Amino acid sequence: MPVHNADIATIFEEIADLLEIRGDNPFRIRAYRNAARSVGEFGREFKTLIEAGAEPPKLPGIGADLSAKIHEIVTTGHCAALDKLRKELPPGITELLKVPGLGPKRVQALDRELGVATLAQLKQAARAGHIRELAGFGARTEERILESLAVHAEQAQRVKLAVATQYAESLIEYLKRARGVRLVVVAGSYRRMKDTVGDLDILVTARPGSTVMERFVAYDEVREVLAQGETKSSVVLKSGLQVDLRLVPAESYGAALHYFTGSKAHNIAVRRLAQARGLKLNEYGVFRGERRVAGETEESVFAAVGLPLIAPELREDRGEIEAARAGRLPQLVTLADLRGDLHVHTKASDGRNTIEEMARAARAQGLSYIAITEHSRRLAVTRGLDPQRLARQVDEIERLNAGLTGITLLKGIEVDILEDGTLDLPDSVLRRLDVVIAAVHGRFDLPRRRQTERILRALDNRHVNLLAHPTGRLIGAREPYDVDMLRVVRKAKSRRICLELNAQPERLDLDDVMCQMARDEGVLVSINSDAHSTFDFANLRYGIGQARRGWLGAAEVANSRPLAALKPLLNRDIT
Ligand code: DGT
Ligand code: CA
Ligand code: CA
Repeated sequence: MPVHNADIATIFEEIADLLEIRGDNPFRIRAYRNAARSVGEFGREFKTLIEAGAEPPKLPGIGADLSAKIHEIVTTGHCAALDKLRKELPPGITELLKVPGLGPKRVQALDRELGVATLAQLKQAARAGHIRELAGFGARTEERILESLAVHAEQAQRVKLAVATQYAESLIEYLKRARGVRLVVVAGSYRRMKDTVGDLDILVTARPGSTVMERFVAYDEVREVLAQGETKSSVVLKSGLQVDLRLVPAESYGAALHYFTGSKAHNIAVRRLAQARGLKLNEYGVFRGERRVAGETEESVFAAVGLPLIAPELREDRGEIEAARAGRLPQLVTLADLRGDLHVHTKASDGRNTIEEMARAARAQGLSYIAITEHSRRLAVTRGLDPQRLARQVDEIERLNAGLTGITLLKGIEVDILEDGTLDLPDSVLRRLDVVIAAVHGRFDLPRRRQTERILRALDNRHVNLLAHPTGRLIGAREPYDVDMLRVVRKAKSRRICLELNAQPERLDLDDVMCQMARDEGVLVSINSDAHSTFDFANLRYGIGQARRGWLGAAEVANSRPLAALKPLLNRDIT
């Protein structure tokens, strides 16, 4: 069975969860969590490396024991250590950890005191009022559990785009090798670059007699075949991701691609335009009476209703149809537009590579500048820099710049915004840097007014250039903090500060709607990798996807400018 890095990471996470519920050694738990992150973010598949007989790379935090486990997982699909732990604890208990407010201690208590070990049992116990009776829980906790169960049910099963990409790309490669296949494309929310996807919708065109359907259901990552037909099949992969495959005739390809790309709201609006012209639009084509007038390409479908092609990322019925009619569609930013990256970590704080390694990797991605922006001292767990260490790094950057060609290093910092809105390093230090990123890393729980005031105050600092991951969300794990984003955006505008679109797949923060807000208010966005290793520059593609969903063109993206054009923007001392 093929194993992706995401699968290895899932196994390590589950081991960490189970160890935590069992009350194991915290260092051991942390080792598994770090390993999960290392593997999950690693840019090449371990499977491929190991199968090719290559020496697997040495990742920090992955010693001999974890290395052996990776090898075991890749070659057998199993991890004996996990199987053993699972036998010791009730099945499904790790699901309980995902409920906000339930840590390992509480999960343990629920299991021991109430025999609650599944989400269904949790819900039942909460409804019956049993949870409030447990020591350390209370009525308020019980209420919160019920609330989060409702939210959880809604979000359950959505997969982050970067994870879905791993599954989609290998499946597509596999399908392309089927006899008679012509085109294979993933439609749906995946094509619209939504931050998470519910399932994959794949369209295929093929010559008559193609074996693609048989090949699809025989894919060795398939856990369950939900339906198998001549033109449509659905499966669930072992990872839990559902995949729908449709075989469409070539003359309907464009209409089907448009239909299954969605979104539903966009489709409905386009169909209305067709109806107004006396046309019928469905997944088979555009028809006048019985006669097909379009459908082979997406362009032909749009043209039939009087529109230019609308980029998939815009198809959310958020004004794209009106803009298309008026000839005012934005020219969306592309990956090739990015000239630099303003948020990069190295070994000096919690990154994995040296400055020079990061510089070379960025250059290989076609970037011509990066800002080295470590955490500041407050963030001790990341070995954040104090003024002395920062000064030494600045010297090192100057030395490296003298020797590097094709890429320029900017001196920066990701400075913590303290609870009162002051910054973790003094102005005398910040003023020596090219790029100052201000970032919230704690006290996510402040009430709206105080959170907003805190951030506005930080943006009043004359050295700040950029606000990192402005809403603090972690997809599926942490809601944005409660903050008045319109006021933040307007402050950024008045202070000529850029807002970050952090491209880490679990952040994508700013999100699409917030990008649109920044654009409307005239604030520049910087699409940054927040790279912690040389592989993370690859995540910029997800940042671009989100930016495109937020209607951004190159002109609205700060780091699409060459360094010479960016410099005046960064030099805020003149204001
Ligand atoms: P997801 O999978 O939840 O991330 O979101 P989508 O957008 O991929 O939705 P999905 O997989 O349910 O359906 C794929 C596309 O098919 C959807 O974006 C639009 C189209 N579609 C599905 N159901 C309907 C419908 O009832 N009416 C119309 N007009 N289009 C539909
Ligand atoms: Ca879908
Ligand atoms: Ca679907």
